[in-house]
Amino acid sequence: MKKLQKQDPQIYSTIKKEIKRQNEELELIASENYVSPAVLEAMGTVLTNKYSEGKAGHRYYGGNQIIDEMEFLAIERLKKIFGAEHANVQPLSGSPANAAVYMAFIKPGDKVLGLKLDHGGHLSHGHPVNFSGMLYNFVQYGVNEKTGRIDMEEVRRIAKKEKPKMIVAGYSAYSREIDWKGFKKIADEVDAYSFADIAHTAGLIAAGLMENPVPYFDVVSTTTHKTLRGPRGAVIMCKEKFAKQIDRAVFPGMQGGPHNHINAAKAVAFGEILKPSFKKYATQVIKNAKAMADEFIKLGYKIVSGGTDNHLFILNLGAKGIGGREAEQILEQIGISVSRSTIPNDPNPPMNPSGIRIGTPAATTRNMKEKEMRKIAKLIDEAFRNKADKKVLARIKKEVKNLCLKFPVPAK
Ligand code: DSN
Repeated sequence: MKKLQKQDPQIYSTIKKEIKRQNEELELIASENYVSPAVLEAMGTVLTNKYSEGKAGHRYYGGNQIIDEMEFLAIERLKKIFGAEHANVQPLSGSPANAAVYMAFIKPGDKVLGLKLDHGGHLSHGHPVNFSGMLYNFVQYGVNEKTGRIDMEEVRRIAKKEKPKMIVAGYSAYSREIDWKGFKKIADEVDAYSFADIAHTAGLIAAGLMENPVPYFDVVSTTTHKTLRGPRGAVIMCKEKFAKQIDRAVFPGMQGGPHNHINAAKAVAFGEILKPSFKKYATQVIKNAKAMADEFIKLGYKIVSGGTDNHLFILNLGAKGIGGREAEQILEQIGISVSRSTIPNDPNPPMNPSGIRIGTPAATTRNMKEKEMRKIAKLIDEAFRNKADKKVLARIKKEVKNLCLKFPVPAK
């Protein structure tokens, strides 16, 4: 970054500080990860200079032959990973991808069935403060109060009563396997479109470790920067019969020119996913989440649904007398990032909910394993128990830093 350092020392210095933070601190935010040096390199290329409105092979600007070659590669790799009939790799991020999906299939005012946000859903699945909740008439299902899991009979009952045009499955804070076939069956019974947002678990699905909705569902979206370990962005996959309406919704419906440097980086990440080493990584992500959840249970903590099948879990801190926001702030003091999270039917508001969400994709990219996960759970517990003791927190912070330095993040 010599040129950047010389030309813009202020921005250079913020980047250097963030590099140091990422190296010395522990990332347990379930939606974050560290990309490989190759993905990072592809992002910082001159492909950013090119306008390419339209699809690969059908552009509204000249000079796109090479960009076409890159985009076709990204599409082919993505289709191969998930067995998709059609793929669009241009969505800029998760919410714009979901906006394009709604635009492609339904009209403003149409009814859609999605999971409640405080039960693990996503803002773009119909929350009133989001475009989805403003434009479309969302009705919502929740998880079962006792099991913390989605109850398919309850989904069926609501679907039959409400007759939505579309059913959305796939969540941001749900730690269990999803019955995609069951959802598709219900969607068929009420003549609704089936839409899966697999942003969180896409990498685990890609590795063949969780069920894949792509063969069943009408349309599937995912971000590319979470368990897929690619650049920030998103993609949409669908049945061939919906290809035209999805492509038109992405452009010109939602977006202008695609971000070609990012799409090249998506292709690089897809290439990595197609290698056997990715399955090994994804297998360890799940093992790590299970080990850490198990350690928290041993330490007397409650976990929503009692455990995890994927890369994340929600710690319910209600009984510990610590709010989600407070927990986030205590952990920041010891160099650990997590995100506060609601628990199902949370009595507290989203700004200070009753839980935190913990995820293992990033720590696993650093090569941490079950032993480190159990140690981290113990350090978190110690920090919570000594939240007012600055000396103890400072000592734990040092331990976290030493652990992180033993497991470096991928670097150029
Ligand atoms: N903000 C993401 C997450 O943290 O889950 C979802 O978009």
